[in-house]
Amino acid sequence: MNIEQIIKGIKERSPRAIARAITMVENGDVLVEDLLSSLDKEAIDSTMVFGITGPPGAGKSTLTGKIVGYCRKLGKRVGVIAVDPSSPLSGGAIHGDRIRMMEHSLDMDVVIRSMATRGRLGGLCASAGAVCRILASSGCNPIIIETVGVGQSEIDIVKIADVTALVSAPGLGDDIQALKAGLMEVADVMVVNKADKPEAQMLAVELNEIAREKGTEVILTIASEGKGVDKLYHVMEKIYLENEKKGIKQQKRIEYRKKEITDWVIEMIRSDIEKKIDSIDTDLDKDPRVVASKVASELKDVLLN
Ligand SMILES: Nc1nc2c(ncn2[C@@H]2O[C@H](COP(=O)(O)OP(=O)(O)O)[C@@H](O)[C@H]2O)c(=O)[nH]1
Ligand SMILES: [Mg+2]
Repeated sequence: MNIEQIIKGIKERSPRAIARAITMVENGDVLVEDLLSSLDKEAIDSTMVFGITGPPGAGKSTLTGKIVGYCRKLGKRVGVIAVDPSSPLSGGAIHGDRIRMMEHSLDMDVVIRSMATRGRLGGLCASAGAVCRILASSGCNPIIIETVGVGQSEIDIVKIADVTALVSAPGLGDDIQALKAGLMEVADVMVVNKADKPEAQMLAVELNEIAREKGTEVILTIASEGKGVDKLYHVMEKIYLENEKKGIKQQKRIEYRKKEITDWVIEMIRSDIEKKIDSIDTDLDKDPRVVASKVASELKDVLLN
């Protein structure tokens, strides 16, 4: 398949073309720039991107699967990007390859892709943005991004979403503290999953206090039974539409785009930086931080002149 065929194939919703395009993005293929330049801007602008984040075990994958099911009932074509190496949705994401949700694996209008973190979140952010735009151009709306959100470093990837649901559940222990520390700030809506467990009520009360201060909502779900999923979907859609009307969505996207550009630039000059460091090996006895300052100031001199 050449670039023209892939571009045409994406518009025609060909799974093979979509897969090829995403692989090109992930492999850092230079030719992908032609492809990315000719994606459907209107579709990209009007596609809702929903983030589902929270600690491992909260039920994000189960919930994502049910939201997909609900979207299909509404006749919507859905994209899923699972940035969760441990996700059962991704079958472990061992190959970082196209993943399957058993129920939806034969459905042509559910496009699922898992992305391995590969320990490099910066690069991941950049690739995820491109993948998102490819899926939008193939007619997916909404796109759901599932991410494990436990640390500060994962928060960046969450910002790709227009609307983020923070999923928690009773019995996750200290992870809730981590949530409070980091992810609350990016949550547009809070979900207490596993509402079939009695302890869920306590958690909901606790989160409600925080939510009230922030002006957000707490939604109870039983993902395993599909309960509360329709409500969650409609709340996220409502927030999307409100943010769009207020220009908040557009602003968020501009911010993310700048971040993507920054990440790509760093990615693209990484090997030059490595070469530079190789060329100053006489200084390696010094503290790395000290050497880094020297390298950075030399690079800045080159860049700014
Ligand atoms: N009791 C109960 N278990 C659930 C619910 N939702 C998911 N689970 C279970 O919780 C475990 C973790 O779910 P998973 O979706 O993989 O969580 P993730 O790590 O956040 O993606 C699985 O064993 C699910 O079957 C729920 O609403 N109630
Ligand atoms: Mg998961």
